[in-house]
Amino acid sequence: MADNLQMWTDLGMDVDKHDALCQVLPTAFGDVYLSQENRPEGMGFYDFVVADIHGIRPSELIEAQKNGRKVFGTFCVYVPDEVVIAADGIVSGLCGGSQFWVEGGEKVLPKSTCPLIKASVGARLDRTCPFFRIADMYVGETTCDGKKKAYEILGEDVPMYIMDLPQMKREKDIVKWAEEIKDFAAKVEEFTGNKITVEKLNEAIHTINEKRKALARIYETRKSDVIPISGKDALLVMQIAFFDDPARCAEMANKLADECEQRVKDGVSVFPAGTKRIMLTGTPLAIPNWKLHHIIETSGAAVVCEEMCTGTRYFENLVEEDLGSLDEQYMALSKRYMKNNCACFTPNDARIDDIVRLAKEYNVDGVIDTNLKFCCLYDTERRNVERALNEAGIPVLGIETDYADSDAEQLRTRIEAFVEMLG
Ligand code: BJ8
Repeated sequence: MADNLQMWTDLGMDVDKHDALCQVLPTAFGDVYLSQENRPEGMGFYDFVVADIHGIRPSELIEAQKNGRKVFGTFCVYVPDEVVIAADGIVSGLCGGSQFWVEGGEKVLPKSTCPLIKASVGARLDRTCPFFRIADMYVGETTCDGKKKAYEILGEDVPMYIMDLPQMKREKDIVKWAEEIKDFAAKVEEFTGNKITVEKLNEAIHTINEKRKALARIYETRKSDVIPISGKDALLVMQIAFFDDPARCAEMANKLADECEQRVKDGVSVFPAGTKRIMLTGTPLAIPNWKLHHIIETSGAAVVCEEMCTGTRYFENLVEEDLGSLDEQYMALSKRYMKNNCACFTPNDARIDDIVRLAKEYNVDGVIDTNLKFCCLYDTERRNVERALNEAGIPVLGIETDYADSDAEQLRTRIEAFVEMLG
């Protein structure tokens, strides 16, 4: 702790303000996570990471920086980690998921901005998150308008590179994204001083594919009637995957997947037989946003899948490996990343198809479509989501919420009624 304090001071953090966050997080984690029964033993690693979330990984990153490596902070699953890793850089996800940071964001952003953006900006400007201090460069992307404008504000405080993401998925858009990835690679080479070679990019593509496969193995076990891991725990694994070392992430996820597979074989479920199975779809749940999972899983249901960027969108689809030239590799990356289905694209039919497909694959009783307040993209897309689920005969509940606890009881009432309606 004393070492952490020195590190946070050296990072220029507002340690007094940060103390307030350090005081509430362990209680919140204890209430939401440690109160669960019969968790897989493999969750011990993730509990350990959260117990010192602003200490362990930040000190690893600082150590790497001392050895000349650069840290790139990202906000979106369209930014290809592979390119950074191929130049011996490190990627750290930066999306803010705590109400604690929202107030700081509201000092410079309209109140009617989504909480994910407000929290991300607040965490940087209030100097209360080490990850936001450590990153040498932020990488933004032209997804939603709120993020685009927020990047201009963040760019006054930290080196910022923006990737111009197309908003349609025609052949020419995929070519354009490949070009954009190539430009990003040139920037990463310049910033790190390291050349990206075909071999290095192949290795990086392999590393991230292995991480995707490991996470997919855990999700695969959630399709079973026996539910070997709670939705809350699966969400935590995904949230930590955004900033952990990718090889370690794959190793720990594979260990957890081994255990979950064994639990399925042995019939070990964390929920009683007959518990209603829920899939969540919508905007991402950045750490430590555990609100909805906690409410659902203490309302007689289990979350078995998340069609979200902190869920299936993060690991589905692999990048083609072992290609012989950088241009082919950039195109392969583009093809894979353009299979992500964010509501900033139009049309976005593939997401609607995915939701129905996943609801069937995970054998869910109902879907909760959850959107962060003031995210008009996902809010507007709800119409298509509900229509497709209605046509497929799958019950759906639409929810809009933020990071504050003020609506928790109201949400609980609605979710309990929905679960009861599922029979
Ligand atoms: S690919 S979902 S991570 S942009 S919730 S900030 S869209 S107003 S987070 Fe996202 Fe990339 Fe899309 Fe995924 Fe804007 Fe909406 Fe806020 Fe959002």
